[in-house]
Order: sequence, then C-alpha cells, then structure tokens
Amino acid sequence: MNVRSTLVAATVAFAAAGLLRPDTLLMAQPPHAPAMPPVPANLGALEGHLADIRMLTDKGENAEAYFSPDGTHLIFQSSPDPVSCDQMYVMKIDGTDRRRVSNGEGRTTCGFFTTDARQITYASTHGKAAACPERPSMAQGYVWPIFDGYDIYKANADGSGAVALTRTPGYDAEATMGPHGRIVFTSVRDGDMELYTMAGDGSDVKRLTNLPGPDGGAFYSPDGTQIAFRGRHPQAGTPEFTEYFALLKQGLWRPTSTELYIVNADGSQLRQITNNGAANFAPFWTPDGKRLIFSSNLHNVKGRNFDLFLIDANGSGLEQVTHHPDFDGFPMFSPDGKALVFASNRQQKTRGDTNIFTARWKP
Ligand SMILES: [Ca+2]
Ligand SMILES: [Ca+2]
Repeated sequence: MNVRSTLVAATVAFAAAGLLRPDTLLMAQPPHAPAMPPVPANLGALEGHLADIRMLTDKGENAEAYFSPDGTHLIFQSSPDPVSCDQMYVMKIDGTDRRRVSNGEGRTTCGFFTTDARQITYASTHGKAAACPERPSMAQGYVWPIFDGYDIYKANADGSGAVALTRTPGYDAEATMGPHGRIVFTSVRDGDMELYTMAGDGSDVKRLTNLPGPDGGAFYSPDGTQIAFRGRHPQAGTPEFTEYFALLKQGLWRPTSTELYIVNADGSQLRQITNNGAANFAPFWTPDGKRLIFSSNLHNVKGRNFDLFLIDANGSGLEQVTHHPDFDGFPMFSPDGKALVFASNRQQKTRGDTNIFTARWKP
C-alpha cells in the first residue's frame, strides 16, 4: 500500500468516525480494505424496492435521519467535514427548510421525534464541555470512542427549551420513542452497554438487557410491544470479553460484528434474529411489525460495503434491498410505509461524504 492509498484509507476511516455512536462506527473503513468494486450498470433494476431516489443533502457527513410521526419532517445529524462535531438538524422531507436544532456546542447524535411530533430527543456532550470532544489516540489500534459526556436531551421541535433526561456519568444515547411515549436508550451506567427504558420525562428508568457485550441501537415495534436492537455477547473469560470491558472502562470500543435481537418491551423473551458473523445493525420495523429492515456487511464482512436487507421477525426470509458497492445504512420507513429514508456514501462528491436519501418504497 503506497502513501497515497494509505492516506485515503485513513481519511475515510477518520471521516466515518465523525458519526460517533457505536454502530455508526461500523461504517468506518478498516485499514487495508480493498478498493470499492464498480457500481453495477443495472443498479436501478437490482434495487427494485426503491423508486425516485432523492439525495437530500450534498456534502459532509449526514446520517441517522428519522421521520417525524406525522411524516412531514426528518431529524438528522450533520457535520460539514470530518473534523467538526456533528450537530442536530431538522428539515422537511423534500430537504428544504433545514435548520439546526442543537445549540452548536459539543457533539450530538441519535435524534428522534416524540410521538406527538412536537418535541425531539437527541444525545449531546455539551453538558460536559462546550468544545468538540477530543478523539482518543489510536495507540491501542483500531478503536473508537464511546464519549462519556453524552446525555439524552429533550427539546421542542424548533430546538428551544432543551432539558436533560439523563444525568449519569458515562455514555447515554441512542434514544428512540415508542407509540406509547416511552423511550428506549443505551447506557453504560452499570458498567456495560445495555438497553434501558424510561418515561418521556426521564422518570421511571428500567433496565432491559443484562448480557455482557455491546447492546444498543434499539427501536420499538409499531405497536410498542417489542424492541429490536443489535448486540454481541462474548463468553466470559475469553480474550474478547476481557478486552471489551478493559476498553469500555476507558470509553473505547473496538468495532466488531454484531447480530440482531428482538426482546419484548418488558425485557422478556429475548431472541436472536441473525447469526451470520457480520456487522448487522440499525434494525427498523416494517409498518406491519412483521419484518425488519437493517444494515449489514454480510456479503463483505471485512469491508465497508454495507447494504440494506429485509428479514422476517422470526429470522427467516432474508432479502437484499440495496446493491450499491459503498455504504448504505440507517434505514427507516415513513409512518405510512410509502417511503424509506437511509444514509449512503453513494453519489458522494468527496471521498467519505455520507448523505441522506429518500426513496418511494415499492413492496
Ligand atoms: Ca450488554
Ligand atoms: Ca452498499
């Protein structure tokens, strides 16, 4: 590998690291990743579920765009370049009327609308420090920060009136809300990445998972009775187990493969949905609650060609949705099921750009 290609790989990895929630880190290109294959000439035919694909942003890093429950707006995180810190934005679903809704301080991630569409939740580090938090050194190899300054905030949809819903040391982020108004989120408050739920005002916190390893990135089913998430559970005493907890104490995580799980909203009946050894993450429910759409590099386990896949909630019926050879992730159906929003590195102007796309969904 020559200096230039080394720099390109390092730049891409660095750029992708701007999207700092643990599962966004999975999109970072590992060192020495092979070059991207050409875009298939018949991409449109291969992606038969998607029509009228529209790119809503056109530079920098944009990801985790999620519909408002009335289907009129998207909330997403964005930074203009790899070295800036992500801030939270809201825009109409045609990409117009874009406005920042976080206060410009710290780093933010994981925005979501409340069920009445009048408020938003997101995670921010600004309560710990106004500056963009520093990245750790790569002295321990290919590891990424789980910023301990993240807490979850709730604000009006225009960004005003932000109040903290969590005030615990360590990472609290990845909050999403169910139809009943309850929030599921990820926290390291008990020494591991686990799922917790809380009422919409931050009260009545309940721990949902109790498994060693990185559990997170959860979404409620449309009827609010089940929760889909990603996780990985190394055996106690293995080198992976020991290293995972040693790194987590330093606020670090080495990106690994993760599988999809579903658990009842009360924490009962945990079941594993995928078992393919790849990095599977960001599972979102189809509007009928019968299937999940998610991102995985299952055809490219050592690389960053993540694609969107559908799978039945019982783990059968895997179907590939996107076929672009670069990153596709963070899918979400519109509330009426007629549109899909996702983040992708396709059509990028600058290597490492990630943009927000919508498409009309063809069943
Ligand atoms: Ca865990
Ligand atoms: Ca892809």
